Amino acid sequence: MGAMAKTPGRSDLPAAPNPASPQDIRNVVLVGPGGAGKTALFEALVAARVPGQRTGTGEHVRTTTLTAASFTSGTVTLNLLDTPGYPDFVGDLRAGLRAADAAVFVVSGADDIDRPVSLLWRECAAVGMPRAVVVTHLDQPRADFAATVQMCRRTFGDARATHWPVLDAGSVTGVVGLLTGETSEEHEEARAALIESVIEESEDAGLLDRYLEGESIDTEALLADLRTAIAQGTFFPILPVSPLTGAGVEELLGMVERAFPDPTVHPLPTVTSPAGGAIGGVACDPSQPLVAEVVRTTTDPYVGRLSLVRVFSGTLRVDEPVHVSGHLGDFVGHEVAGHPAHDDDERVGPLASPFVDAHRPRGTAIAGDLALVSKLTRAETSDTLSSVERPAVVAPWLLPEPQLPVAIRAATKSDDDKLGGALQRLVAEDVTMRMEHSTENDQVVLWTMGQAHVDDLIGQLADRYGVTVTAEPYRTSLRETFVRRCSVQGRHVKQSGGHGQYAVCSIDIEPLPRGAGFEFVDKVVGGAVPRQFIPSVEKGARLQLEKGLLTGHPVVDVRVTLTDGKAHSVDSSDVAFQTAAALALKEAANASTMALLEPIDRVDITIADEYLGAVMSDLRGRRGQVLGTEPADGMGPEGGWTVVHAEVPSAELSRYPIDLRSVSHGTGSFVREPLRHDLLPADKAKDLLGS
Ligand SMILES: Nc1nc2c(ncn2[C@@H]2O[C@H](COP(=O)(O)OP(=O)(O)OP(=O)(O)O)[C@@H](O)[C@H]2O)c(=O)[nH]1
Ligand SMILES: [Mg+2]
Repeated sequence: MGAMAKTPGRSDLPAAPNPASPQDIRNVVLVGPGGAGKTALFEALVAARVPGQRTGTGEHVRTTTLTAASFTSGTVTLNLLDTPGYPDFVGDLRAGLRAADAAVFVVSGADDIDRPVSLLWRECAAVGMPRAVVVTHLDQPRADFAATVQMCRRTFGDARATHWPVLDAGSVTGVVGLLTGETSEEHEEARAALIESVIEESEDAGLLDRYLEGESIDTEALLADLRTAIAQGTFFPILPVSPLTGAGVEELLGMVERAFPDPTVHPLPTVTSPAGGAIGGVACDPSQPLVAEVVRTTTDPYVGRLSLVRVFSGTLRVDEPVHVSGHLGDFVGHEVAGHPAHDDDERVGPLASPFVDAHRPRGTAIAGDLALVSKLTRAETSDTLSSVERPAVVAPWLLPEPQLPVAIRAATKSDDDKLGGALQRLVAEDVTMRMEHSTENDQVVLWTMGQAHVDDLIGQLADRYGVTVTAEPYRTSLRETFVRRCSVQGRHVKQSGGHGQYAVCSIDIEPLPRGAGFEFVDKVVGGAVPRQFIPSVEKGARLQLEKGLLTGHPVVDVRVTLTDGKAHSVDSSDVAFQTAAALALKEAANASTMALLEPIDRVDITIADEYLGAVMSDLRGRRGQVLGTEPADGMGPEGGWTVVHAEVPSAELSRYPIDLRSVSHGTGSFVREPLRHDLLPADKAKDLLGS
């Protein structure tokens, strides 16, 4: 969050805006790389419209969460969203994109439009977001607006400056509108280029010919075409803005008010009934049935759970019952730890209009608007709120998969007591964090987006819940297996006094191919082991294999054959034979007969071509096997991206999100999938056993 004052319940704010129709709403999200100036711009835009609102201190405080402010700008209600630029927090960026109908893409005029910037641009393109580009930092000595415009065109597509900065003594003192302002000779080239782009975008097909023939084109007609092209997302205006001097702020707000699309233009997400069937009447219309989606969840120590929702259809009313449903697993394709499917009817608590940390009460929120809902106990991020009579499910946006595991341990017994509850709250708030309790390794594992996310989560555990934890290396799930055939005997014979125990079994143990699991074969002849105790031997063997023999990891890929045994008419029992089988296996286990298996993952890595060599050699260092490479498609007009398919031991991936980011200069991403277990090289065993 930025430096804007935290002022819950402050009384100097104007009342919550209350738009009468969806056409009066603009939902705008600020997107861009870290440090570009999104938060500074957010504060400058708010300060320009909210009397008495001051901007922050000018320090760069990395934004980690989605922040919203709702205020009146001209005749519209502007719901402005600030997002994090740092990749670990892409979850909140995607939530912001979901809540908005258009984006302002912020880049620094003093930096290159590099690959990581184009990845962020792709985040917007992937969801079809109309965009304007704002160029900041133009007061810096190495800034160059014209060069930035060229770079934008190369990377973003049809982007043109609509305004030009006026610089005086290194400060941005104003901006000139290329279509509307008093341009001079230095603007001629940019102005002509803009007009050409707009004409090309125009619905009036004859306009280009008339323009090329020298006819002067009416500015109003051009502006109308420009607005249409922006709203359609086919043309991207570039504006210089200085959050420091305020130059360009009015021009940007004017564009948002007049040229940015309202929520009725924005395509609705897929909405179905909870059973997946079609559902009619869903529209950006306040009179239709309610469909809304939770885009962010926080817990306030005083008011409980607070859900920021985007209303897609109908009207949300204070105190009304709503249906809350979450079916994340259905959409992700597997159960999502900590987010089981749920359907509940709940009552909407107080409604509010967001303003950073201050909330202003309101009675309703219509289709197209954003609102804060208090006290929904089951609602989580990406859940759907709908009318109780007509439950609906909105297909969630693409949630990023957390790839960095970190094992945490409570510092003291009292920390341990509080840890479970605190983690449960964090999981409910943060869909990019997953929790896993590994009994096999006795570890609580958090799956996260990166080191900054880990630091943020550990900080929250301490600051919000008073729980101190330390991070420890994450351990993968190893397996044991037999590599050599052997024959052993298990004897469980106790016949001193009272009821004795008697069971003897001879078994052969053989390795099986990878992935074969466990097989049990009975080859007893002549009733040496009575029929009823054969299953006891199998059960005893199975239980012991699950517990492991050398390291506490389960044994797999083994055939156990019962060949012979002895029983006693009184002292033999089910339990005695189970014990004998376990003893036989323990007898068989030693370093010469057994080996460890480690999990291997299939990994698909997408990177910018220039880092392909570096990524490949890094993979070799991780005992990875590259299966092939292919050009990545759908990565934007520039091209130049490759997908590498590889198989890599899981243990070598435990810090991969961090390392890949560094070897690929922020361009790499990957997905992984467990494949199989394979022999662990002896020299690695010591590291992985964590002892
Ligand atoms: N000189 C100069 N500094 C600027 C300008 N715009 C923003 N800044 C400063 O740049 C720094 C980073 O700005 P922020 O607004 O915090 O950056 P951000 O895009 O929100 O960054 P993240 O939250 O990390 O994604 C702050 O110190 C701002 O005051 C500008 O036009 N000129
Ligand atoms: Mg910020």
